[in-house]
Amino acid sequence: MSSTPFNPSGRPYLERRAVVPTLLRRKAKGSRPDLPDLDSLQGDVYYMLPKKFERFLFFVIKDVATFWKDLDTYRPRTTSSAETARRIGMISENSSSVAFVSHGLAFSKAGLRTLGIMDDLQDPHFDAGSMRQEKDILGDKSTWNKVFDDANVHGVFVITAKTAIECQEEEGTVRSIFGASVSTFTSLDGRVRPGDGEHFGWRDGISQPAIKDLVSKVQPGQQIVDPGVIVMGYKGDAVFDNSSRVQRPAFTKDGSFMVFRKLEQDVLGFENYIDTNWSAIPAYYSNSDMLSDEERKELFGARIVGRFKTGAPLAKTPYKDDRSLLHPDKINDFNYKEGIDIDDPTLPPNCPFGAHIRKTAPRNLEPLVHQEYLNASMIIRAGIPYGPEISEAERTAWKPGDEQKVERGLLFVCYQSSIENGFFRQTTKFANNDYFPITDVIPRVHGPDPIIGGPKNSPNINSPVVITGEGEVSFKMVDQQSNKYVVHGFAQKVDTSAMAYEPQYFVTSRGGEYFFVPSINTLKDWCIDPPRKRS
Ligand code: N7H
Repeated sequence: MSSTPFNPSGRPYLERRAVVPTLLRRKAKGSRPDLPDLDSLQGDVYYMLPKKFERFLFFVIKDVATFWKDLDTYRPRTTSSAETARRIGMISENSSSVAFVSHGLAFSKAGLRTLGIMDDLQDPHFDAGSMRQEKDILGDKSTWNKVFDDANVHGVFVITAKTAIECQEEEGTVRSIFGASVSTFTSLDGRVRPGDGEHFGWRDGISQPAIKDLVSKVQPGQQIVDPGVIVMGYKGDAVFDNSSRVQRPAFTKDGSFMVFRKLEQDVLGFENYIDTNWSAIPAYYSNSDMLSDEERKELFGARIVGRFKTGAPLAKTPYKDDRSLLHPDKINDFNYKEGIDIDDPTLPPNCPFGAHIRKTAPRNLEPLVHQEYLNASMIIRAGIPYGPEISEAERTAWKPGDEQKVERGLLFVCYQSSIENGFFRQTTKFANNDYFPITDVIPRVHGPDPIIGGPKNSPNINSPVVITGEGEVSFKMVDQQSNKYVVHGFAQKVDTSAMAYEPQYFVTSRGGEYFFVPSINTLKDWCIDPPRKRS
């Protein structure tokens, strides 16, 4: 299967960005208290640092008093959103000659505790201590990398640059600044692939939520969210909006949560799966219109993701790739009402309900689900691929069923003010929930997300289940610890016409962590008056 058949690099830099910063700086600082302070908000959180290479440097603190001093030395390197917007503007004017090194910094719960910051940040996942505790519920069934499995990472430096050497040099600088206060550094490297796609060959980073007044233009169809969905302390932040709740500590304002996941992709397995199963796509899509074998293969893959590799959305073009849809004014201009035939709603929708982008962001489920609920689930995705390209030798040596010998995948990063509403909801309540998106008052099974979902744990049913037909059912089950459960559900006959192929999974989590991304003002306050002294 050929990869990266598109060339987004041929488009101007700003056209390839889903978030284009407003180029008009606010006149007076503080004149818009309803919007994040761009001089204080770290640059990756919403505008996403410009990058060709990225190094994540995970660290463990050994000497807290020295750490605060070292942090004070390092602090001016952290790149603000205002500076990021300026750099993006300069790159767009002269992409070949402008090179920037940018920095970000975030702390895990273990890191904050080590630094004497004991406050709850009012997020059940971050406050619980570590992503490691949620391995099972996130559906991770494989071995995690030791750095995450130990659940002892205190923080991460995020370094982005135009070259790998610059990232390496910056790591050297960080190590020399924190040499006396940090005991362990572990680095993970990502790089933008030739052609800009992720390893399965799809263009990524097309759909991101728009925060009005922080972007120069809201793209047609782009989901608009309140600033607080991504940045703490503003309208849209579920804690800030609910005055009857215990509020977050003041230092969280202009902060965000960063979720990091190392997601290994079995690219050759995925390609082989498509090569083996594409004939499930019929050759004719109308009485007279026919697809070539190559187009059927492309469509099979597109129905897994919800977009063709180029980015063209299935919701708009359900059979063939259409490059006229790649313009920024069109690429996001859909909401899944497209293609549903109101005279015959039993006809399949343009984009399968189970496609990755429809599972994670169903855009519109009115009247069954409030739009505010879906908007509150939005995240900024700022990940980057890792691992080498597939060599000819690797491709030739590979046989179906082989384990991948060279590791590659996605260093997934996302930002949100609530892990519960953002990453966690998208993973457990959307992607891994067979019934999501809800499309009817009667539950309909759409299966797990074919990209980030996975098979269910096999149930141990200890009483005979008698089903007489479609309708409500309840049965008893026990888990491996002999706890008893009653499961209530709705039995539906399996539509065998839809079972032409068995789903398989090609993304494996190798671990990750939840981090708090403090504002630049907070970093400064902490350095001037370290929290331990205050208590
Ligand atoms: Fe996904 N992929 O290449 O198949 N993702 N994703 N993702 N993802 C998207 O529309 C991919 C992952 C979302 O608003 C595209 O920008 C891969 C996680 C969301 O319409 C492609 C991996 C989570 C969207 C991929 C992976 C999400 C989205 C289309 C892991 C959340 C936007 C490009 C290896 C927990 C949907 C685009 C919208 C889009 C892929 C991971 C969420 C091509 C390979 C872990 C919200």
